Amino acid sequence: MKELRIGIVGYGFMGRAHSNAYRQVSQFFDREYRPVLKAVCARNRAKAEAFAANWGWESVETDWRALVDRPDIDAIDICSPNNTHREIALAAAAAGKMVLCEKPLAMNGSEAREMTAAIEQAGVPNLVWFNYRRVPAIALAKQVVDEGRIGRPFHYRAQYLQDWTISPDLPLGGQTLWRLDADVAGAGVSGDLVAHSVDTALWLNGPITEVTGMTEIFVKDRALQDDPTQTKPVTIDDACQFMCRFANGSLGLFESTRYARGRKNYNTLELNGDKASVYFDLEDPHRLQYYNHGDDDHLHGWRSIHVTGFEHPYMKSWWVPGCTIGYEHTFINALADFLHGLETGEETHPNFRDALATQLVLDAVLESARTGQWVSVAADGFATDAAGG
Ligand code: SOE
Repeated sequence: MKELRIGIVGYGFMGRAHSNAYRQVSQFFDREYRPVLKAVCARNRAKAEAFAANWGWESVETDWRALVDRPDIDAIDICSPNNTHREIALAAAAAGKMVLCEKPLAMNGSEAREMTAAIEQAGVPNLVWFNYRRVPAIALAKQVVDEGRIGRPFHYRAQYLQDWTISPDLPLGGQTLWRLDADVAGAGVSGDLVAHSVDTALWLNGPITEVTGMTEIFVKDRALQDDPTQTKPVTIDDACQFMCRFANGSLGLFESTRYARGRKNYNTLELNGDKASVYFDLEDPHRLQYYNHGDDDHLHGWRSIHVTGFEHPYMKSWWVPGCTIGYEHTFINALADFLHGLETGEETHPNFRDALATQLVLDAVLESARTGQWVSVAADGFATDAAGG
């Protein structure tokens, strides 16, 4: 087995999810490359050491530049807040390292374009961790689309709803609540949640050409987590809705908020075509709903496919049919695909170019929300187009 020596930046929620993936992937997937957990990097040495001890990272760095410079590291994994992605990715690419980056790729489209150009110029393998593509039921929806079963697509609909920011007493910023700080996160639900919905939509239904959207900030000022005596105006979007047109002629409708009381991680999608429809809900993650107009009339109805068979995406690497997998496995599946790509030389998706496409849709939505106008999604500016496969 060849070693793939990883250096990870950040130890939060995603640092844990990725560490778990590095530790488990070789046990379940037969791959030529085996990840080696070389070093974790974070500013707080004591916390980084505790994290390293818990997850089995061999060493600790407190400056990401030192991590990037290390000759014993092949790939840099960026799990730190959004405003750090660009600088780390550019340095890692310049050092010839592979780059795996958490979503959203960047603070905005222009950063994402610069990062994509640098990565492609360096010619290094790259991945953006839009993990929901690796939910077996969503991957099965992609298979249904690719097999031509949907027919002519008419509608794409997605919701991504949470409720954890409703309290006006929730502070902003600091290590855990940086997602509420525009200077660190870039955007609010659009970058954090709509980004997932758009990535999946582009994968299943192709490019989006124009959008009209609106956003809202429900709590206008919040205390700072690091200094509760101070407040800061909230400038991230708390909620974001938009309509769009896809290049294939279908219409799209997207809704996302962190103010949907009772919704914790409610992530749904539905695609309706002339031949069939598919529907997925992350709160029922093992099922893909499928309606086939080609069935005999008296048998028409939504069928609920329990996506746990050996014939389903990823599932032959896990347990026996009927046994389910969870959230953490989406990251392991993503990593397994990345390792497969290294082996075969095939590009793994979503890569930086795919994540740039998502970022350009988000930019257009936010511009539309600002101007009240329909906005065309900007071209990525590259000569050829990589359709996320
Ligand atoms: C936000 O609450 C969040 O943790 C996102 O940042 C993740 O990407 C999403 O998958 C779950 O919710």
